[in-house]
Amino acid sequence: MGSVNSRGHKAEAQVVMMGLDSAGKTTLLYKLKGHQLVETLPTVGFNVEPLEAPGHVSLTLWDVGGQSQLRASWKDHLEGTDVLVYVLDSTDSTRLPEAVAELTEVLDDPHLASVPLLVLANKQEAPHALPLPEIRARLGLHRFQGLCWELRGCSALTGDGLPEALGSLRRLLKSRSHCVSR
Ligand SMILES: Nc1nc2c(ncn2[C@@H]2O[C@H](COP(=O)(O)OP(=O)(O)OP(=O)(O)O)[C@@H](O)[C@H]2O)c(=O)[nH]1
Ligand SMILES: [Mg+2]
Repeated sequence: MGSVNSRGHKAEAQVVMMGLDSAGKTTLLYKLKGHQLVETLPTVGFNVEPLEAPGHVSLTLWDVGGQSQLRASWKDHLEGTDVLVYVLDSTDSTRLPEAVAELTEVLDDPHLASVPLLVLANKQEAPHALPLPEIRARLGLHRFQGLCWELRGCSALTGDGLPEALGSLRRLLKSRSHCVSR
């Protein structure tokens, strides 16, 4: 903590955001940074930004491109991760199984053995968004019972749910020394 990590960044906590293409990771990143909403392009590679979150929490946020051909390189971003944020598109019911399968695969990585997980069900403001209880059921994360994880709804478009998501991040970061290995 607070030292220079393998990525050469000095930061309190490394937060890595992953999820399928178009889930809204880049929109989230810049909304959290307080930027004006801009049209995003699919991320090729990654974006990285520092963020001073409430409660004097210094984060480095990594936003990793989610297109299918880029997912093989997700594992290259996992070393030194303090919290994994997995972003779902709540309006994309069809691709939810694919999103869950990719999450399950990423969670198998040994670098994430005792790393807490925050699942963000994004685009909740959309009229046809799946409600949180349904997403919770379809995630099947009861498999990870006893592990450190939370599910939150949010909208990167309106900003709804983002303060609560940052609260969850802070809580998960605090608890991570007690997280059980998967
Ligand atoms: N309705 C709605 N649309 C959103 C929201 N967040 C992002 N979007 C839209 O979803 C599309 C994809 O957003 P991105 O932020 O580029 O998605 P991404 O997850 O970074 O995608 P990749 O970089 O390809 O992995 C854009 O058209 C965004 O405007 C949201 O909360 N609500
Ligand atoms: Mg992106």
